[in-house]
Amino acid sequence: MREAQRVALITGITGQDGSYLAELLLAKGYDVHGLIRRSSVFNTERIEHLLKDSHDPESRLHLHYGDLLDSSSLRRLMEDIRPTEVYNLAAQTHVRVSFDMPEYTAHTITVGTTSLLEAIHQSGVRPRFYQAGSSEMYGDVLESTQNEDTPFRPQSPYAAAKVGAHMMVRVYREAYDLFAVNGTLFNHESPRRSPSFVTRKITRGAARILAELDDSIYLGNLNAQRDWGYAPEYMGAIWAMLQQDTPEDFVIATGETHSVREFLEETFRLARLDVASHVRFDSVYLRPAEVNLLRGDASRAKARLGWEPQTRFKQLVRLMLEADCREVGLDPNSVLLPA
Ligand code: NAP
Ligand code: F7E
Repeated sequence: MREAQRVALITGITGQDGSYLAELLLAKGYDVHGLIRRSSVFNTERIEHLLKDSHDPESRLHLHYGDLLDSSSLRRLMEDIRPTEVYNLAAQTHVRVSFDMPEYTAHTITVGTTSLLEAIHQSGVRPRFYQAGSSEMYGDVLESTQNEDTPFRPQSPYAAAKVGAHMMVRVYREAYDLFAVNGTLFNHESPRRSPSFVTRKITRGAARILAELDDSIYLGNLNAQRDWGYAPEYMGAIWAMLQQDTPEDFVIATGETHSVREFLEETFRLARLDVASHVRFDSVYLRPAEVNLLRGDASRAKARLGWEPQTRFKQLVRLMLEADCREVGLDPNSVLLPA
């Protein structure tokens, strides 16, 4: 007997994670529906390679205009698509920007997630639901390693809004017996990361200096420490969370922490560049409150999902830098230190 068709709805499909998740679900045979926002420029660059046969009636990737701030579009989509799984990845994701736009950030993240949960509840469709939580929720940490039991002490409007969404997921799970899970993911990066985040800003900046397109990179606080993993691997973990027998929240992380300075120095070492000659400080990148140290403990994910990170810090730096070299027309084998 043929297995019932699995249908996924991804909000935030045009982002870094959404693009990798769409690839993963299509490869598993899902019909994939993505919520996209109307934009004055094309915003589908990261999923362009998946869209090339979108006019083909056999295409399993479908895009729909909507917005987390437009609850009517969410209700309509739920009824039209009747998804078996919903992945809520859409958000105003920039921590620094959340201090400039706190209300918009809270609307998108906390209210938007609530609207999506309510659309699911009212439609009577009972998909499994994933909420994209963040290690930023731990904030001003009291313990050097954070797991599912670590208290949240958010330090930014972004983090506080994510805590609100996290709690709302728990409420809907308990009140309506919905299969809804929170993933608390630590920083995860890739060549598809927006250059407004520090890792990609550094690797892209170094490649552009090598190609003589730029001379300097301007950065803020180099002392903050983060647990950086490789984004495509993290999408495998969130899919696995929705395949469990019972809904449970998970931390996904590498268990290693490194400072921004270490990321910078490793990038420049590989690129044979001198940090002092090309890196400048600009206070515009400082935050009114900073999260100094994050390091995740993903033991529950290892035990229950069989998930473990594969790509380690130095491999991550190299793969991002190599991709950025190719982006500016340089052969990484000629310009970077050999592996
Ligand atoms: P990203 O690259 O910034 O993508 C964000 C996505 O959300 C984009 O598709 C964006 O659409 C969409 N979006 C923003 N506001 C929206 C709205 N009001 N309605 C509908 N869509 C909206 O983020 P990411 O790195 O892929 O992260 C995915 C999710 O994981 C986010 O919720 C983020 O907070 C969370 N997270 C990320 C990390 C990480 O390290 N990457 C770690 C923990 C948690 P446009 O393309 O139109 O802007
Ligand atoms: O900052 C410092 C900055 O913006 C990392 C998002 O995906 O991960 C991300 O949030 C650190 C901070 O990421 C610059 O002060 C120095 O300490 O790359 P970031 P983030 O704030 O950790 C979490 C898990 C999410 O959930 C978020 O959505 O780097 N830093 N100089 C800088 N940061 C930026 N962006 N730009 C700089 O020039």
